Parts: sequence; structure tokens; C-alpha cells
Amino acid sequence: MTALVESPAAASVSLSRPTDLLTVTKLGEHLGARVDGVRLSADLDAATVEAIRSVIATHKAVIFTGQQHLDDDAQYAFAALLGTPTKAHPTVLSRGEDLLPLEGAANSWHTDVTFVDRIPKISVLRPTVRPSYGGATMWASTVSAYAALPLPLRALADQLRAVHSNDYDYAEHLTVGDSSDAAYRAEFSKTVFRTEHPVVRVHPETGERALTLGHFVQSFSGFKTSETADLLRLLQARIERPDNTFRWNWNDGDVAIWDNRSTQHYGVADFGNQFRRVNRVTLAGDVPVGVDGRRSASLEGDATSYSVIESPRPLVGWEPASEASVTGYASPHNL
Ligand SMILES: O=C(O)CCC(=O)C(=O)O
Ligand SMILES: [Fe+2]
Repeated sequence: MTALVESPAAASVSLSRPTDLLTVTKLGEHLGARVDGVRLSADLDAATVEAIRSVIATHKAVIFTGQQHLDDDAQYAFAALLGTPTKAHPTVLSRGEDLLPLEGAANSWHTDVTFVDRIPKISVLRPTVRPSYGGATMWASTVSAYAALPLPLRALADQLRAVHSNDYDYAEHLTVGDSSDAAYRAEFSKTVFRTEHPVVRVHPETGERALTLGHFVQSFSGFKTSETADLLRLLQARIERPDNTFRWNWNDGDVAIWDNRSTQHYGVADFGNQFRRVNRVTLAGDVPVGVDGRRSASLEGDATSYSVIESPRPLVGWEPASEASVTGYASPHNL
């Protein structure tokens, strides 16, 4: 199970295993790891960058400790080694073009920016103001959640498509910080985006199947509102099961990087009236493809100025985090 994935493309990129270059401590069965002893900066050598990419693909949510030296510019410059940064956000640009500062906590399960066709592949998060208690972030593996579905439910999910939008019900989801700020909400949804995605996407670099849902889901294509609510509850509950999550209590100097194609996350709002701020850089991704080979389709809004569409890059030494992983596209016969 833990054998390195060998591919001709991978063999030509580098001969080093990620764990020869980085000190990686696995912290959860399906996702979550800590990396100590690496200084994140724009000067990292190519082999270390490839090792970091691989560790992110394997562990999905990875905490890098000891990064007190980073400021916003250095966070951005480092992130750019892992891909092409998007604009801060498709609509929220008043706080800066490159980084998105988020105040409070995003206390609702989601994958970032799923309302556009080109969902960012990776988010790099750095807390800049930490409360004296609380304010952890949680992540869930959408790969192991899919793999654990009973087969009939997997077959249903494989064929579902869902419309995601930024014009969603805040009150239903978020309760603190930015979410209660009317001006922020108005900016968030000033241009409406709607995109239809496959509910199960095939990860373009690992081949793992992952549920693509979260709080931007507006409807399942072809279903009534009440049916969407029931189906979403059923599938989201699988993602959010505590056994399927990883939780990190932040320390000074921590940076989290997650694979936005194989996870959802949640900022825990348990810090009272204290101020909390996190700064996020997102990296351009590709347009999701379902198990039947069908791509996502933009229905409203043009995300061209937000992000390029970045082609997947081969990974070196990637391994599934756990045995709860299903890979590949379906043949027409078993759809
Ligand atoms: O509040 C948090 O911990 C999570 C913030 C978040 O959702 C994000 O940075 O994308
Ligand atoms: Fe987020």
C-alpha cells in the first residue's frame, strides 16, 4: 500500500523521495501532516518544492511550523513556487489583489471558490492575528469520504452534477466575522458566478476520486430544492464525520497548505469576541473532470480575470494517505 507510485514522467523529474528531503509527521489517517525544519521562501530549490507538492498531494492538509519570518509578500512569493497564484478572489479585491485577508472564522464546511469553473488547486494560509484560545481550523478528506460510501451511493454520486454559486445563503452557513459584515457580503456576491461541477471529480494529479461539494452548492442538476437539501445533507455528513477530519490548533509561525481538490475545511468560531485574521493565497487549478470524463461547465460569470487554468503537473513519490482511496475514471459500462 505504501509503495511509491512510479511513472515514467515522475522518474525523469527527480530521484529523491519527499521524505528524504522533508521531516514529515503524519497526524491523521486520511489527511493531515506536520512538516518541521524547512524554511519556506521563494529561494527553495526545485527538489524541495517537488517534495512539498508531493507531501501536499499525499497528506492533503499540511502544517509547516517555524515560519515566523514570513510576511505577506514572502508568503505570496513562496506560494508562487507551487503554482500560479490567482487574484485574491473572483470578487473580493478591496483588501488587496494578491492575498485575501479573512477576519473571524469561515465556520462552515467548504472547498474554496467552487463557484468558478477553474477551482483553485491549493490554498496557502497564514494566521496574522491569533486569538488567545480557540480558532482552530479543521479539514476533511473528500477522497476518503467518497471511498467510504456504500457502493450504491457511490454510483449515484458518480453521476450527479451540482451547481455552485457565490450567491449563497450566508445566514444558513456562516455566523461570525466577515460573514456578518454586510459590506463584505455585498462585495462577495457583486458579480454572480454559477458553475456546474461533477459531484465526483477525478484529481488531475493523483487520479483519486473526490467529492466536490460544500457550502457553495445551490442545487443538484435535475433535482428539486427539497431533494437537493436531502442529498446534500447525506453526502456532506459523510465528509464531515469527525473520523474523516484533521484539526489544527495554530501556533505562531504556522502555515497551512491544503489541496483544495481533495479537501473541505472549516474555521472553528470558538474564540468569543476576540479578533482573528488569516491571510490566504490561492493557486490556479484546472477545470474539474468527472468520472465519466465530462468537465465542469460555467453557467454564469467569467472567471478569466480571476485565474488562469493551470494544467496538472506530474508528481514525484505521491502515495495515497490511506487505503480509503479510489482512483481513476469509470468505463462506460459501469456508469
Ligand atoms: O477560518 C479559517 O480557519 C479558514 C479560512 C478559510 O476558509 C480560508 O482561508 O479559505
Ligand atoms: Fe476557505
